[in-house]
Amino acid sequence: MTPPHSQTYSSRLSNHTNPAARALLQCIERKRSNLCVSVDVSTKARFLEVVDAVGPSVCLIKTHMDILEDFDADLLEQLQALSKKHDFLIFEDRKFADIGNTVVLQYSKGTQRIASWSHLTNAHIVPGPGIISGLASVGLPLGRGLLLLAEMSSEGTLARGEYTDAAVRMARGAREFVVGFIAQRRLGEEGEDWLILTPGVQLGAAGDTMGQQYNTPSKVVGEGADVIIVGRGVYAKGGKEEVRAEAERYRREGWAAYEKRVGIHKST
Ligand code: 5BU
Repeated sequence: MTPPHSQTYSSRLSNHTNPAARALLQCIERKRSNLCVSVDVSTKARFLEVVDAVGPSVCLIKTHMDILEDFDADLLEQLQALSKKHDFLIFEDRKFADIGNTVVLQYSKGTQRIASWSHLTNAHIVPGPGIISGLASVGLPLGRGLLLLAEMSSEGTLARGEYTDAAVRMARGAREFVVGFIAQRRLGEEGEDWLILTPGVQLGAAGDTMGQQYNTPSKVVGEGADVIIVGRGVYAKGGKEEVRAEAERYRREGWAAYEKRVGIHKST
């Protein structure tokens, strides 16, 4: 098989059986967008404003629902309505990190009932494979997918080397549910197709004051990112129109880098 690195999104569809992974690949191709915007704001009004503004330009919206001060069931309903209106998937960046029994409860219950609305979520591998089987027992029947944290973007991260290799080995044991990794580059062996979602992306900044490290869309896509995750680079600038324009700029950058990677010599 041609390595996924140089395959188009649509041709990679046949490598995936998980419904969330397939829906994401189809959405990316349909919208010509490999952009995920991370909406890390603390009020419902601003959250919905940003999501509505970036919606047309993204394949995926990433959330940290525990940041919202006025979280309620209506917010989830409105988010799901925007997901239909603008055609994007939802990824709750929950970073589960507990024993199987506990993550089952955290994923399916509580005030957020994450599994009921989030197509993708993610988990640390620290607890061992029980965390995956726990989450799969909730997520698989709902057609959800899981990403493992194989690498992080922050300075001094311990998720590297042998730890990253262990994440890939753990993913192989749960191929139906684990669809890929949060990582800074392509992972896996030839013949394997994992979705690589990459945070720590911004144009024109090297990092923040708390250890975040940024790379450009073209750098990370060139190294294997299938989806670029951009937060403050998109929404920090201000009003709805600026946010919309920034999202579109990142969409174009991410897509051009993808076309270059797979050898398509045209751009949007
Ligand atoms: P930023 O504003 O583009 O820096 O936001 C990045 C987002 O991605 C933020 O929600 C982080 O929690 C998330 N993130 C990250 O920055 N780096 C990582 O390695 C992982 C998640 Br995993």
